[in-house]
Amino acid sequence: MFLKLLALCLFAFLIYAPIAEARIRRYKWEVKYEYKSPDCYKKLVITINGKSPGPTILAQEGDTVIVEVTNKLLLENLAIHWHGIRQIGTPWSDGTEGVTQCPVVPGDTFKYEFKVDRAGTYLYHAHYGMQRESGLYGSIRVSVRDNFTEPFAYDYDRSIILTDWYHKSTYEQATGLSSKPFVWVGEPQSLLIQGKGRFNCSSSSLKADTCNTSNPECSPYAITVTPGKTYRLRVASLTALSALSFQIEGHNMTVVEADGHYVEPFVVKNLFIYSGETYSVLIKADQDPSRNYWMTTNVVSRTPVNTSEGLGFLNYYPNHPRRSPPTDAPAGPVWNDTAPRLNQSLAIKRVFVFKHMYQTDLKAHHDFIVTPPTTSDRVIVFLNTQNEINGYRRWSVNNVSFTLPHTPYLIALKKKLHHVFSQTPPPEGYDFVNYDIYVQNPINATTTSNAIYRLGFNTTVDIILQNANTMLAKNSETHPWHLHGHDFWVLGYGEGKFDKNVDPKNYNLVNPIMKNTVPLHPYGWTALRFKADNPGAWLFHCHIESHFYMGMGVVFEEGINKVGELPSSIMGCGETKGFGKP
Ligand SMILES: *[C@@H]1O[C@H](CO)[C@@H](O)[C@H](O)[C@H]1NC(C)=O
Ligand SMILES: *[C@@H]1O[C@H](CO)[C@@H](O)[C@H](O)[C@H]1NC(C)=O
Ligand SMILES: *[C@@H]1O[C@H](CO)[C@@H](O)[C@H](O)[C@H]1NC(C)=O
Ligand SMILES: *[C@@H]1O[C@H](CO)[C@@H](O)[C@H](O)[C@H]1NC(C)=O
Ligand SMILES: *[C@@H]1O[C@H](CO)[C@@H](O)[C@H](O)[C@H]1NC(C)=O
Ligand SMILES: *[C@@H]1O[C@H](CO)[C@@H](O)[C@H](O)[C@H]1NC(C)=O
Ligand SMILES: *[C@@H]1O[C@H](CO)[C@@H](O)[C@H](O)[C@H]1NC(C)=O
Ligand SMILES: *[C@@H]1O[C@H](CO)[C@@H](O)[C@H](O)[C@H]1NC(C)=O
Ligand SMILES: *[C@@H]1O[C@H](CO)[C@@H](O)[C@H](O)[C@H]1NC(C)=O
Ligand SMILES: *[C@@H]1O[C@H](CO)[C@@H](O)[C@H](O)[C@H]1NC(C)=O
Ligand SMILES: [Cu+2]
Repeated sequence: MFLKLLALCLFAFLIYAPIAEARIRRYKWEVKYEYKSPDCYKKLVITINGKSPGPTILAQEGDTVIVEVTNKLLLENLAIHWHGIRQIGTPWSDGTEGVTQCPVVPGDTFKYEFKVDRAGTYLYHAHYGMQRESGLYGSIRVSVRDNFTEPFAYDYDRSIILTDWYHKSTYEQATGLSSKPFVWVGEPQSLLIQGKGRFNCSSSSLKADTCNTSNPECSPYAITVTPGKTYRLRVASLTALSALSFQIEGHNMTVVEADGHYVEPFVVKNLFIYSGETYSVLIKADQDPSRNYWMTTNVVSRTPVNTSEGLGFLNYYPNHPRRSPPTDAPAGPVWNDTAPRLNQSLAIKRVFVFKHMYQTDLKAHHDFIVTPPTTSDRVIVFLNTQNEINGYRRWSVNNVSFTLPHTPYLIALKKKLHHVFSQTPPPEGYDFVNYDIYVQNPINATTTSNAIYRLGFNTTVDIILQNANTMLAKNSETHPWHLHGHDFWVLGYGEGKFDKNVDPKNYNLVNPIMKNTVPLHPYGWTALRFKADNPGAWLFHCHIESHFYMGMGVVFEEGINKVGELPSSIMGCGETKGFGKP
């Protein structure tokens, strides 16, 4: 009997052991408001299981991630987006309130289930109103398959997220932004490194029970390193507004990954990073090990008034992780010098990943097919402007400022509820012969709309983002644009007005990087190409929280008839009530 059992066990082992089974990674999250002091100032912060940033999702390529989220925010709806995960076959799990689902109401539990089909560094964050900047965010780290060797080596892996931090609540901010007269959110009070920053409490009249620089919750974040070892640092930005520079005193960084794609390595002293981007950099702990070093992050592209810089420590073991470096923290680069930022954008090229990187497997990996199609089927130019519509301050794309309908697009499209959003197609471009990108768009030149772009399934689409002047004279801002459901090839960047007869000739069709978030530099243009091959409805928007709130986004539909049956859990709002839960 015993032998029989043993034999059975052995047999089972033989069957199952050699197959590297894709696993299911299960998470149960409780989301609620709690008083926290991330930058020493006490305010309500949204936490996941008591933490902000929330737990890091660790998975391996091919795994399925299941997150059951319970909304304990009491008075507020919720939705969580899995940033950089393409949701192939699961467009209803993208977590974009108003586009792919109804919001999760207080008390409800919502189950997100999706496959992490490609190794890399990704993020998750709230996608309901301006909720992200209240602290609902975290990292997703997807490791490579067992038999795959990455094109670089390192000893240890660490993740950090950079954010900016406001003391005013998102309600005050959103109310100001949608008021007449307009009330701007202003610059953030602090920058946070992995949820920790330092506001200067003595610069204000705040009482010590509200702002206390001795609070351990705001002690600088430290990464402990062993001398001589190489670290892969996965750096991400989820700022509400700020473009950032990140650097580590005395240590160069080698950029090796961007948004889940391997980069032709290049060395930087400081890394420019925009909201929604992720990078992996390698650092070698090869400096004097008797001390600690500063990790700093600074605002670039906007005048950094009253924003406390982000400070952390690179802690050389066995020094104490709270021991301050003996030096002054390095100052960041000049905030208004666009040239090095454009330069970094241009330096990012895709590394070729060859078959020999598989130790044993000679089959082609899907990621080898990364060269872009040489031509596109459709070119859409998106002119980005800031405007006033009937006295309300808005951002517009081709004179249309985006608003979300009450019924999420994915459901409306699938159920053919044509009346719930405008069926008038939005403009494909702007009058680029006559339009002057250096002057402000006239007041009332734009309108609001919830119309969307319908793309032919499996067609190749080019998007040209064109920047312009804001409502202020001689002012143009940086906008990090993020696409849901896809990665795109970054074909080029340029200064000034895009020239459709000349600029496409200089596109990089050899080794363009693929990304999901890309900066549009002041008065510049950025050209992207993607394949509309992921059935669903996908948001494409500026990742600056207040800019999207003010209308800076569009929605693409592709292959809606190929979308599988929608789960009833995403319904219940707008005109979908009848389709929802009984
Ligand atoms: C904090 O603010 C006070 C008062 O404005 C100022 O004297 C002090 O230098 C500031 N400290 C730092 C570290 O900036
Ligand atoms: C400030 O924080 C420290 C450390 O937690 C604590 O000992 C001290 O009592 C706090 N001060 C006030 C006024 O709350
Ligand atoms: C960083 O790179 C610069 C430029 O290549 C070089 O001059 C410098 O020595 C490097 N610093 C370290 C610590 O490796
Ligand atoms: C910066 O802070 C100082 C002191 O709190 C304040 O007087 C000033 O108005 C602030 N500037 C801006 C632009 O917010
Ligand atoms: C950058 O800003 C500084 C003030 O902070 C100003 O003196 C300088 O002229 C600006 N440079 C450019 C290129 O605009
Ligand atoms: C631009 O980047 C290259 C590397 O790609 C570097 O050698 C050069 O110094 C950079 N120039 C500026 C102005 O930052
Ligand atoms: C490599 O790993 C993948 C996924 O885990 C698997 O499908 C493939 O068979 C493996 N190849 C070898 C030679 O082990
Ligand atoms: C813009 O439209 C509003 C409402 O129709 C009107 O009151 C206002 O005068 C217009 N402004 C301009 C500059 O045309
Ligand atoms: C947007 O409005 C401006 C100013 O009225 C006009 O010059 C431009 O052609 C318009 N663009 C589109 C796409 O309608
Ligand atoms: C999509 O296009 C590719 C060629 O670019 C083709 O191989 C593939 O079969 C197409 N898929 C569908 C579903 O039409
Ligand atoms: Cu923007």
